[in-house]
Amino acid sequence: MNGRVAVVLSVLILTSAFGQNWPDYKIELNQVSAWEFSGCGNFVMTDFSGPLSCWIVLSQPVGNFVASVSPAVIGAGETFTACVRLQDFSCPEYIPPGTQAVHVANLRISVQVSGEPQLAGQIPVFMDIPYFAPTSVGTDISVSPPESSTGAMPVNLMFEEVTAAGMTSLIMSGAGPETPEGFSLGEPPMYFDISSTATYEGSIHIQISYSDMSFSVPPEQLRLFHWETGQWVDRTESVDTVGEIIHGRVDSLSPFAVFEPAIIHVDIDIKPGSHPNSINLDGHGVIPVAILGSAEFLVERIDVDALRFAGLHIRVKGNGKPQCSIKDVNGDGHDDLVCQFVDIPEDWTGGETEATLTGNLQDGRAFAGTDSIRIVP
Ligand SMILES: [Ca+2]
Ligand SMILES: [Ca+2]
Repeated sequence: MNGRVAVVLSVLILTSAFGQNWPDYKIELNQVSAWEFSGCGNFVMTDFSGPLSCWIVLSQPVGNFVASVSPAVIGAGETFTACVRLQDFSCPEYIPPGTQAVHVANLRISVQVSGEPQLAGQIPVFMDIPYFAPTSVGTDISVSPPESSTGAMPVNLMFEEVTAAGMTSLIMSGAGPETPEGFSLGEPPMYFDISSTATYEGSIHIQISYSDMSFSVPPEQLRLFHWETGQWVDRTESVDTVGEIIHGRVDSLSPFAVFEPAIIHVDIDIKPGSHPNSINLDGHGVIPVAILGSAEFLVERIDVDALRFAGLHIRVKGNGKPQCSIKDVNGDGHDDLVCQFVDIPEDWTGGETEATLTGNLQDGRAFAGTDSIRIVP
């Protein structure tokens, strides 16, 4: 099924003055935002030269059209470009997914040379328009707008109250505003641009499925951000890790994205105070690793239970507490956390020349640090 609906518009363009028609030319309009489409076509001027100007005439308005032509002055045999932009497009009625072509309007572009406009020929304009979800008046109105190119429905909206009916649409794209500091997108990167012509009051409960994206943190750490007045705002309410759906609440619509907290890079010192860091993986004893604190990274905030050193767990003392201590091992005035990891060769995931410690802070943000090692027999 073609995921897009082609809308054929008629363009009448001045050709008799140029002694030709352009039956094979067309202007194809592509979607640039939820309610805006634009496109250009190139046309050859065979036997005429002079200043060019351009205007458009709508016989059946469906939005606001803007047309332009360049260059301003053309010589015979040269190419000029005519462009059309359609803004605030409003679909006259719901177009069901799978519809191939709908003629919704007649659009005439006149190109004038040397102040002698004459009409001749007709050039079709093709326009891709998104799927729409009709959004009716009432309370607790649930809408799942089909994605504009595939018809997939990974988003559900629950409007608290719709006071005037309209259409709600969704564009998914890998491009969007820069990610908020300390967060990153999943794989593949995905932005959800949602808009509606319906008039609504109250809040909107939004649910986005993240099952087609992968993240490097546990799903309960995912956050739903909304782009509001030029910045990302965290609007997360909850994460359904079974249904793989993130919930949020907003009172306006614009781009959304699911972000994961970026991994913080920390310095570690395997076998603090000694170098090289010789490790003997013989299943006996422990390997001390220091996580070096700084003014920005306070080791008191580490979730000690989640720490892993190359797959190894912290040794648990007789009193059930992890064998860790806070001290300044490198003398820089910042507390460091030193933990003893049990040497179990079957658990080891480190490399031949380096090993990585992973963990997270008590607020859920993940961190990691790597140091060199030398495996000795
Ligand atoms: Ca060391
Ligand atoms: Ca220190």
